[in-house]
Amino acid sequence: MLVLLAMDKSLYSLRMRASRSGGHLSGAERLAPTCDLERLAAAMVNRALNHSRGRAENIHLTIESLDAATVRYAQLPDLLTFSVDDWRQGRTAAGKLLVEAGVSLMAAERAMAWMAEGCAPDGRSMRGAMLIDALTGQRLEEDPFRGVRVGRMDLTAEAEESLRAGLRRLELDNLHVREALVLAGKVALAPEVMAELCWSDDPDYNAGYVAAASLGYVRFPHLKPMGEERGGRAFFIAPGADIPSLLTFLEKAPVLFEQVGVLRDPVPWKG
Ligand code: WAQ
Ligand code: MG
Repeated sequence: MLVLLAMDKSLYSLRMRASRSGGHLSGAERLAPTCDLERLAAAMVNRALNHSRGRAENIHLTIESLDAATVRYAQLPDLLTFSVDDWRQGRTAAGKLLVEAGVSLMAAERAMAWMAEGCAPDGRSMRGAMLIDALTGQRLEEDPFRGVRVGRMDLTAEAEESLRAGLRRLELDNLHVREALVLAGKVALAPEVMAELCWSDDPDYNAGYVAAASLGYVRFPHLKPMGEERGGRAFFIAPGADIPSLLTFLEKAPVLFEQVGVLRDPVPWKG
């Protein structure tokens, strides 16, 4: 019996998305062995019912088994914080970093304008991310209400422990940072994505980041005004990239982070 249990390498993907008044409220993605499923599912339901933007009306929980042999193991990106005075300075800095990663200034500015106005056509936040041509700034995602949801990524228990210890030292050990690092880490593994820009849709969380394989995960404590509910994500796509294969990777390919990158002390942004 013990031998059989030890050989149970089944792995599941858990996905939660919750909505309220017809709009996206909250979502979460985990990978877990059988023995953790109940606990993680309960935590996801609890989270949907206790969100800062209100109580969920609809909660969708999806649990799917995966072939553990298909899991790719990887290292989380290095993390750096640039201290900025306010969200305006933060956005200027984020634009400069995106240009450094090869995104055109026009594409970067269009992404920020969409995120400020609400990325979905009704002016609300999207459930997923925008795909934006890194050169022309054109929107490439098929469904502009939904966007592209990255899934099937997580970190191992050992990596989580080590990440939390490192983040605690920087006073950054919160769920926003941990989940964003894991998501950005998976996105940065896609060669079609030149860079990512994100700020939260939670009114009480105004930090955001620019991430790229070449830059790591670069945070800004302010990318939007406090109290603002509109947020989002933009993935800047290399011109001519094969979108269907990118979507298969982002949505379906399981990635587990087993190593943590370097976590740096904040430095002031100098124009
Ligand atoms: N795949 C694609 N897009 C997503 C996903 C996903 N799995 N989850 C969320 N989004 C999009 C969606 O449009 C949300 O409206 C938007 O991102 C923001 O999601 O270093 O909390 O979960 O201090 O509100 C970043 C800074 C925090 C953390 C990001 O995002 C830090 C955050 P939220
Ligand atoms: Mg949110």
